[in-house]
Amino acid sequence: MQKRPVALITGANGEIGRSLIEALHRDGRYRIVTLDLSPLPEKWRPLCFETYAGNILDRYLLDQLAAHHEIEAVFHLAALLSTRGERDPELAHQINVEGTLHLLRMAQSLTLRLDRPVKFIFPSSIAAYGIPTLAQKKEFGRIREDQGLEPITMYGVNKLYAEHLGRYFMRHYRMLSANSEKSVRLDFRSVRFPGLISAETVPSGGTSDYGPEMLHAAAQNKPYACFVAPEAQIPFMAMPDAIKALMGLLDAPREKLTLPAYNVGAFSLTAAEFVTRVKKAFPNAQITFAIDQARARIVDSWPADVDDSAARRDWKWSADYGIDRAFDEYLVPAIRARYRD
Ligand code: AKB
Repeated sequence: MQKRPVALITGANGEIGRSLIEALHRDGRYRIVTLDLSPLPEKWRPLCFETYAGNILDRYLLDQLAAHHEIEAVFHLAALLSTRGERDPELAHQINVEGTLHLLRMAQSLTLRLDRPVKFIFPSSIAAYGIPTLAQKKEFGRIREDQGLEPITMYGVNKLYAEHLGRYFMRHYRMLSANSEKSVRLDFRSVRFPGLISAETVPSGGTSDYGPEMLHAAAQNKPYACFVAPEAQIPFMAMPDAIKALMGLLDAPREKLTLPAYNVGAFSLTAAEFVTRVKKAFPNAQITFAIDQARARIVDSWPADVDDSAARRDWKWSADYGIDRAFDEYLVPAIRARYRD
């Protein structure tokens, strides 16, 4: 029997990573190899072929990974998010840009070795956008991929640049070398995620975290002070849809893809509307507002919603979880069950 190809997941221990391991395992097409700074917890290890604890900045380790595994798909999830990134911008640049460059280089050398394009799936973010004023944010409404691209965080700058790096590796890498037009290059695909909400994990280091944080706090009967204004609005997405987007992008026929990075939307709501949803499920929730001006400004610079018509057209994207279903069928029951015991 032929060996199944390998999919590498970096940042596998993060909130997207753990759900992606489960989805890829169910899918069954790939043997899963993971890389994360911290060892993968016991629960997920049996789902993986091999797990590595290490740093994406360690080029020797990446060379070892490439030498030992015929990696055909890379899900490069490792990143330092927007709030942590502002506390240490140089570290964010190292991880988000240099780390991504190392992974792209590894995927390109595997592409040459296998003589077919390795798929490189990259989660970008609404942080790639930067809208100067609330009036312009209102005017943009559902933003298109080519609008408002002046990110104000190091993380956003890094994500936008990494999208360009991926496009460069796919289309133009080493364009001056002999036979460049004939050389096979990696296959870069990316989605710009809204704020993600998982029932399993409380995110850390991000700025869209106020949504999931207030929900998880309410379920544990803990008070929560929201750091953005009640009217602050960004798009959010439930984790199963984030995984659906990554799998959909993996499977999309290459010739249908017209953008290096696609918006994917699910629902959009203000912090006040988020509180209303949380209080409907947990009537005793104690949620107040204590605005952190700097973090609130980051959220204000992100779009109120995204136009995902390109993804719908090119690879038939559509979210399964609109706002009602996300809260009533996924988040609230799963979070309740999680903290019940
Ligand atoms: C963050 O808040 O930094 C992330 C994101 C929106 O990409 N959740």
